[in-house]
Amino acid sequence: MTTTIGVVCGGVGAARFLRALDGVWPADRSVGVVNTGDDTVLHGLAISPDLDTITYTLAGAIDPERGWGLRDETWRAMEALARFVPVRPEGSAAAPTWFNLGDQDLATHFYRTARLAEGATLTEVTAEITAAFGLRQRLVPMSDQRVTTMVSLADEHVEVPFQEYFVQRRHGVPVDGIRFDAAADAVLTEAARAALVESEAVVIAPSNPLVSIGPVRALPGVDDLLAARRDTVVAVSPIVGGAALKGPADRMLMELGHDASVVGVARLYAPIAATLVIDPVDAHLAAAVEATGMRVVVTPSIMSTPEVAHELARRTLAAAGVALSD
Ligand code: FO1
Repeated sequence: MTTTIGVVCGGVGAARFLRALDGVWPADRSVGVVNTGDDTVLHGLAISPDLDTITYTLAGAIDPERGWGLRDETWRAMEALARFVPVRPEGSAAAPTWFNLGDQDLATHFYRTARLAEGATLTEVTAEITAAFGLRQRLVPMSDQRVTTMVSLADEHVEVPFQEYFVQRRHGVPVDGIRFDAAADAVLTEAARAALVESEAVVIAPSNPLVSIGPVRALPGVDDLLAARRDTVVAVSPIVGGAALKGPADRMLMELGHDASVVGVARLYAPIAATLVIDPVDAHLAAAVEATGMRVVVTPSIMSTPEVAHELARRTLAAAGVALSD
């Protein structure tokens, strides 16, 4: 029997959950299957925000306030880039200063871009980057092919790549659609497939169900293979008391016709996961969650202290039937 845990991951919430898992489960026996729908190319550089957020968090190198990028970062390259903005011709996308790339963070993108240009797969490059940061956990991209989350903006009547919604517009504008460009033709990486099929349990991390977990589910066959082992799939709700732990998940759920509550999350996950972990503030909604066909585990899920995070990870694995020593 294999004894790995597969974790379907977005960015910050997933990173914190994986960090918590570290105290409960051997690091070298968890595999994070990471969303790459947020990935973008800027300055010709291949940028994978969710992979990097998780890598930096697990390495203890994340900027704790921002939740993305490296701690003790400097911004000299970005400052120098601003020099070119006034001379940029109309219509040119050169010198995009709206997406902040720190000086040290740039090294990660330089390395990833150079290795991809040499013909390495994103899976291979990710293994190299995580090794360089000393990680013992395995992180694998959901796909080696490019899949781009596209967001339809209700007021502007345009569809933009995810980062132009999330960072450029500070996720402050209403959305009326999402689409995962090229997902239908992309394939789940072999390592991701193994993590989702062969692991003892699969955890859906507390990430945005629509734009972080959604791209993974949009890959052909993923929902089917999770549904086939539904009893050992546990999701952690990223919505607590009707609000997102971080980012625009609550507004997005509402704008796209879902309930911004644990019940809305349960309706999305019921076909692929048997259990939903919810916070005590939502305990009064347990019966409504169960009405979707999911079991409920109630435990504090805002990872504000290491102790709460540890207990959340422990209860989540226990809900999937994983035998733990403590
Ligand atoms: N988020 C921001 O809000 N502003 C930024 O300028 C920004 C830059 C950035 C650079 C590298 C990286 O790995 C992540 C970055 N993020 C930034 C975070 C990122 O856009 C989001 O956290 C995720 O895509 C959503 O999960």
